[in-house]
Formats: sequence, structure tokens, C-alpha cells
Amino acid sequence: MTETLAPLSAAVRPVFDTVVARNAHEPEFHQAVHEVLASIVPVLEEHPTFVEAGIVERLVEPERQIIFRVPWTDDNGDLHVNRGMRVQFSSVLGPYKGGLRFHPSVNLSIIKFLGFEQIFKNALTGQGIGGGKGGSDFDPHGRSDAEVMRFCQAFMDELYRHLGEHTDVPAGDIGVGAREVGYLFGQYRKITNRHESGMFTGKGVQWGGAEVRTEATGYGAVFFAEEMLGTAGRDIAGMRMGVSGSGNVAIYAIAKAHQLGAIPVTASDSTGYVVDDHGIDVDLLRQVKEVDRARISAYAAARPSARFVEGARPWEVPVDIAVPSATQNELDEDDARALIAGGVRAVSEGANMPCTPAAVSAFQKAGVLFGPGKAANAGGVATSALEMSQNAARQRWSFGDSEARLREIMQNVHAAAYSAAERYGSPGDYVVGANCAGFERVAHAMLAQGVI
Ligand code: NDP
Ligand code: 2IT
Repeated sequence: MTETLAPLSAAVRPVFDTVVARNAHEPEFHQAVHEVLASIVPVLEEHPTFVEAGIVERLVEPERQIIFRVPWTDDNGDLHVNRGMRVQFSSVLGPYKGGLRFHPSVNLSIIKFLGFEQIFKNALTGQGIGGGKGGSDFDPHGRSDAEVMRFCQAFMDELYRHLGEHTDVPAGDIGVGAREVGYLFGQYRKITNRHESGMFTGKGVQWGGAEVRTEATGYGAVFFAEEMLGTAGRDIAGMRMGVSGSGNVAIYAIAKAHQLGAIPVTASDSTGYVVDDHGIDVDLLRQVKEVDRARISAYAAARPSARFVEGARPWEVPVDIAVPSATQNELDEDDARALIAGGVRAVSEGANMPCTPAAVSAFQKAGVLFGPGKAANAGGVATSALEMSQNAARQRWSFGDSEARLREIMQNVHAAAYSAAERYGSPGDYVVGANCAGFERVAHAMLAQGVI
């Protein structure tokens, strides 16, 4: 990916060259750093003290990286060894905060790109949370509950010593949902003999979890689309929405689209996608993916209005709004061109970095409203911060109050990105806006706290 990235201004190029040299073979990390560096040049020009204090040079180097062995046995008694990791990127605004991903593709490049994004996303939420990410190359697909439990316990056997409500607070991400969070939290509690609610978010609502955390990322991504469209004088109601993925983010993006009167017509997984012109049935999708843990084709098999398209991505279906909610680089330039030809008006990234740089550029050149993940999917981690507040105060807020807070936070994230884009000379460019607004908050705090 690195060789296709556009040249950077001389102000930030040396930092990028060092990142590439020091982190060879980490293309996703290079991609994420490149996007931020390309955006923040006007902030550096306006704040020479940021340059003098080496803010950027320090930010691209994680505060700490932990890599560890995770040995576990499957149901046949056979031994497996996976790799676990946690990258604690920045704690300048609060404890490290970010999810854990269990997927066979997980490597240091992916965890570093996610951790780096998380710093600015978390800053944008306005909550006191730093940035981090972790995970393992373990694949939960096809594993029994008992195997997943043993893996989670083995993973926590090492990770626990690096966590804590004031230190580092994980949550879910790909492959880490309610089941995994339960096993991970349980093992932490057993090892430490502490029911420390605030050390993990996304917990079950009966044991310290917050209302709306499950729904927050998908809901938030749709709220962000609604905000972008509203700014352009358009109403989300009646619009056709294309969604990729069929996990936590996708399911609740689809649910919120229905509630706002939009028509979500696609969902996908790594085997292909389904299209349903009557609107994706959320209950059926949840049954297929969350209860049966089946492939997406089972949705089409159970729904006469739906059709399964094997081995393809949903971007060939014409829609007004696209909410990519599966994984990084899942929507490339050709996909963007297909969406543009189909009349797409807005893209709100539910996933982290799902659109390639060339796809982002194609959308922006075509005048499509483009909400980057670090703004559009910030509702998940923002609601995690609300969960941490509730845990600290031993309170539990209602669903209605929590959703109202989420909506307000998404409006604030949108406003912060929108106004920073104007201030820094790129009106309407939410990529520049989100990066500049997030970076400013982090940089001011780093400046105040000295060279550490
Ligand atoms: P889930 O594990 O719940 O769902 C992931 C979905 O994406 C599944 O349908 C999965 O299909 C699909 N998918 C994953 N990897 C690939 C791949 N390589 N190719 C095609 N499809 C793939 O994860 P989430 O919904 O939690 O996360 C989705 C995205 O949203 C990720 O980018 C994550 O980082 C981001 N995100 C998540 C947040 C959260 O709160 N959960 C918060 C902010 C961002 P299959 O089962 O076939 O692999
Ligand atoms: O990418 C993300 O923001 C998440 N996976 C959620 C992180 C969190 O701590 O809630």
C-alpha cells in the first residue's frame, strides 16, 4: 500500500520516512499515519510550538507495545499457540482505550493502525480517554464456546497485568463480542480478585455494562450520516443504504436506518453479500449471525425477498448512502466508482479505514459526503467512556438517556470535524477536519505535559 500513497509535504515527510523505515512491512500502519500527516500540516503551521516540541515525532511511536504467547488446548486436547498483543499508543488524554480484535489476519501492522486511529477518534469524542488497541490472530469461527473460553482465559492470563480502570481499558472489535468480553472479564476478576467494572467496556448490562454500548457504533455511524446529509439540506428518510458486514456494527447500523425511515438493503460477510429490496430484516439477521453463528447465505435462504451473491462485495448495488462496516480496505477505487455511478450521496465509515485512499479521493472528487471512521464510528468508544463514567459512579443510566447522549456526542463530533475543516482551509472535507480537530486536542495536552 505504501508505494501508492500520495507524496507528503516537506513539513511531515521526514516523520513519515522514519515511520516507514522503523516499521517496515506494516502497510496498514503506514496508511493510517500517512492520512493523518497529510491532513495536519496547516495545524503545524499555525502552532510552531507543536513542531518545536516534536509532537508528531512522539505521537507516531507507541508509548508501549506488548506481544505475548497464548497457549491453549482445543476440545480434542490438541495444543495451539497464538500471538497476543496490546499496543498502548497514547495516554495523554486518559487511560489507554480501544478494542481487542480476534481474527486470523491480526498482526502488529493492523493493531498499530487501529491504535493510532484510536488516539484521534477518542480525542474527538471529547471524553478523557487515550488510545490503544490489541488482539490476537486467533480465529473464533468454528470454535466451540468451551474453546473460545479457554482461549480468552489464556489471553487474559498475560494481558491482565497491563490493564486497569486507570491504566488500560479494552472493549470488543472484530471477533470479540458479548461472549468473549464475558470470558475475558471473568478471568481478570478471578486473577486479580477485584470486581473492577471499569477495566473493560461492552460488558453485559446485568454486570456493569452500559445501555446502548452494544448498539452505539452502528447507531452512531447512521447518526453521522444523518448529520452530514442534514448539513447539505437532505433528509435520510427514504434513502437506500448499503451496509457491509453483518457483525455488531452492521446489525445496529441497519437497525437505526430502519428507525430513521431509510431502507438498508445489503449485509455481507467474508463469503459474499445479500441484497434485500424490502429492507434487511434485523431480527432474522441477528438470528443468523448472533444465535446460529451461520454464514450470511442463510439469511437469503430464509427470506424470499433476498438474494445471496457469493464471493462479491455489496458495493455493486446502487444506494444513496454507504456504511462500510466490515474491515479495513474493503472498499477500493473500483467499488467507489460503482457507488458513484449508482448515485451515492454519502459514505459513513462504520469500520476502521474501510475505504482505500484512492476510494476516499474518488468520493471527495465526486462531491460525495465522506465521513471517515475516526469520526463516523466514534459512537462506540464514546459510549464506552459513558460506561466507564457509570462504573466509576456506580450508576446505571436508562436506554433513552444513553441514546440521547450518544446522539449529542455524534452531533458534537460532526460539528468539531466540520468546523476544523473550515478553519484549516478545506471546507466540507471531514477527513481533514477530523484529523485536525483530534490532533489539536492531543497536541495541546502533550505540550502541557512535557517531553515524556
Ligand atoms: P464483528 O466481528 O461483529 O463483525 C465483523 C463483520 O465483518 C463480520 O460480518 C465479518 O464476516 C466481516 N469481516 C471481518 N473481516 C472481514 C474480511 N477480512 N473480509 C470480509 N468481511 C470481513 O466486528 P464489528 O462489527 O465489531 O467490527 C466491524 C468493524 O467496525 C471493524 O473495522 C471494527 O474495527 C470497527 N469498529 C467496531 C466498533 C465496535 O464497537 N465493535 C467500534 C468502532 C469501529 P466474517 O464473519 O465472515 O469474518
Ligand atoms: O474501534 C473502536 O473504536 C472500537 N473497537 C471500540 C473501542 C472501545 O473501547 O469501545
